[in-house]
This record gives sequence, C-alpha cells and structure tokens, in this order.
Amino acid sequence: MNIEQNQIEKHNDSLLTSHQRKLAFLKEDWSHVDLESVIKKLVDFQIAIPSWALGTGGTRFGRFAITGGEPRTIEEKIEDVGLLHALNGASGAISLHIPWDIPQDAEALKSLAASYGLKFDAMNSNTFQDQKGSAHSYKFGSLQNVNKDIRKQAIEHNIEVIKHGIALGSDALTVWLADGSCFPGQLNFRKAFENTLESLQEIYSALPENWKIFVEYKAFEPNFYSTTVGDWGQSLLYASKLGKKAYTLVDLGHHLPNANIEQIVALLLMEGKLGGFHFNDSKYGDDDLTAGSIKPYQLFLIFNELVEGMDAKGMNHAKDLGWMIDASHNVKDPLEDLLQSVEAIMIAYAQALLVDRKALNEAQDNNDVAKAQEILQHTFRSDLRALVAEARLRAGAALSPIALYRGLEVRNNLVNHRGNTVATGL
Ligand code: LRH
Ligand code: MN
Repeated sequence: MNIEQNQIEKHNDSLLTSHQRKLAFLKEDWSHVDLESVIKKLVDFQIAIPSWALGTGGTRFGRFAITGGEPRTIEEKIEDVGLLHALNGASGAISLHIPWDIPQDAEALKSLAASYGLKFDAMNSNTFQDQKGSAHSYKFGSLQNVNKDIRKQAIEHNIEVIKHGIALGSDALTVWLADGSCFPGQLNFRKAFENTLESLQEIYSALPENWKIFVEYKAFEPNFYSTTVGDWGQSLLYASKLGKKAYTLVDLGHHLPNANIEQIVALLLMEGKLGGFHFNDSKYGDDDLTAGSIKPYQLFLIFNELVEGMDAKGMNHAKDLGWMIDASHNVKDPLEDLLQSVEAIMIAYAQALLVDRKALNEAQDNNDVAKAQEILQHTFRSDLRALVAEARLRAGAALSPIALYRGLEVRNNLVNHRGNTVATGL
C-alpha cells in the first residue's frame, strides 16, 4: 500500500491552522533560541526500523496476532517501513536480521528501498537460534563455545551477514550474543571471554574499511546466571581490544534495574566508543516496549547527554551514531507502536536541543543543584510537539501520523491485500 502525497497534503491542510497557532506560540516562547536550526536537525534525524518488529511479537506464554496484514517477505517489510517514512519522514532506514531476512536479489531490494526513500542500516547476525540443517547447535553458546567448530560456524555466519550487507549498501554489523551460562560452575568466564574476543577478531578482520561493528551488551536472558557480553564495561573491553572500527551498542532494555543509562552513554561517548542505540522502554526486564512509554524522563536525560557529548566532539548528530529501534509489539498494531516510538525519540531529541547549555554549565560550576534541575525540567516540561510536527511538515510527511494512519485505514488495506498473515521475526 502506498500513501500518496495528496493524501498527506489533504490531511495537513485540515490540521494546518491549529499547528501554526501552536508553532507561533512556541516561537514566541523560545524567541531567544534559533529554532530554525533545531527544526533542521529534526528533519535530518532518521531512525532505523527493525525488520523483525513489523509483525506481532509475543512471549513464551503466547502470541496474540493482530488482525493480520503482517509483511510476509522482505519486500513487504520494506513497503511497511516505507509507509512509516511517508507518515513521519523520520524512518528513513531499515535494519535487517539474518537469517530472518535473507536478501535474494540485493540490487532489486536496494532500488525498492530507494523508491521509498529508504537505506539499509546496520545488519544483525543471529547465533542465538539454531537453523534447520546447521551442523552445530548454539545451545551452549556461539562465539564463546568451548568447541572450536561451533565458534567457526558462528564466525562464518557473521561474515556471511557482512557480505549481504555490502551488497545492500549497509556499513555496519550489530553482534548481539545470547552466550553465557545458567548455573555457577557451568562456564569458565575467562575462557569464554577469550574465545569470544578471538572469534570477534576474525569477524572484525572481515569488515570493509568503512564499516563499523557494534557489540551489543545485555545483562540477562536467555541465560540467567552470566552473559558473556553482559554490560557496558564488558562491551567496551571487547570494542577497545578489537580496534577503531568496533563500538558498543546500547539497547535501553538491556540494563539491570535502576542502571544510570545516561551516565553510561556520557562515558562511552567521551571514550569515542559509543556506536549506537536500540531504542525501546521497559519497567522490569528486556520488555521491548514503546520508546518513552514508561520512562520518558530517562529518554530525555539520555538525549541530553548525547547532545552535550556529541557537540563537545563536534559530531554530526544525524550521521555519526546508529539510531535504531528494537521493540516488540505484543498488544499494539506494530506500525502504530513504531510511529509512537519515533515520535517519543524525536521529542526527547528536540527537548535536549533546547536545553540552555550555558546556564546549565554555570549552575554545575556553582554547584547550584536546584538551578540545574530547573533548567533541565523547564525544557522537559515544555510541549515541543509542534516543533517535531513542523519538521515532519517540512519533510513532506504528516502532521499527525497516527491520525492519518487510522484515517486511511492502512491496517484494513494491508489485511485486504495480504490476508491474515504473520511476519517472520521475534
Ligand atoms: C536481544 C536483542 C538484539 C536482537 C534481538 C532481536 O534482546 O535486543 O538486539 O538481535 O533483540
Ligand atoms: Mn537490541
């Protein structure tokens, strides 16, 4: 299903007066700030959509498919990300997961993606599931495995994923390892680390010159005693030992309760070893909920550290880090859920761009704790939705993506076109 430009313009026309009133109020309230440069940064900011989150997710207790119309092929997944990008102008890339999305004809996929204004973001390997017909099992891990042949199988899979990525024009590989142990005594932690590092070094040496490798850490699940890339420190250790093309990847749901993620982000950025993000939200574990749906203040504080740290290094906000969503939709329409995640991320970024850095630094230098909090919360408590909407308008997208998604009955159209289909992925 395609959303035509005239459908978007008709929608925007119906909302233009109230939008312009809200924007005018914002411009008056923030007249001391160059809002034009903020809007330009918002227009440039693109968030990659995971190919494995375009269908209904589930847990071990069950999966309650939505009304259908889920993408059955990579082509239909690209079409769905194209829909999101047409609606919000901020979803300009798709991140594939191999073997859930093995490209048969890379050139055809590249031109299909380009026809929707999309590019291929980081590729994701999968050595956390056994594939039919594979010689070895990853039950006791992949890159860490005590068995050299099993490590070799996992290394070759990652090199295969890099080849697919090169053909699609991607320039990064994300490696998340489920590797670890479930009981004390099961694993020699030092050997597991050394096996994993040695294996990652073989994968690293297969990276093209301009590529990056993102080492994604996670505290627990599916292993529940130790995880071999279990936290930011371990991921930083691997990335530092691997070389300049290796970075850490921060999945917001992969931390132990109450971890100070914004401090972790500030330090990884300072070290030049922050590669990118998997945005989502959680209350307990790796819940993969909608970004900003549980802890919106934390999302703002993370972007506050990102803007401060990236500007301190003169980094390009839109291009120098990997911005990706990694969520799972157990009770919502996947496309609506993704639209809400992108909106929450754009609002947190806009809020961080409007923090009065000079005043904040002064308050920090004077240990004026209350003043510092006032400066941060003034921006967090400001309704900047009209600014994000203006960025969409300038990008030729919809002022209210979910309203248009529902107005055009996109899900019903997809169901009529595809039937009661269920997507591959998590
Ligand atoms: C692991 C993870 C990883 C993906 C998977 C789908 O929890 O976050 O990024 O490979 O989800
Ligand atoms: Mn992830």
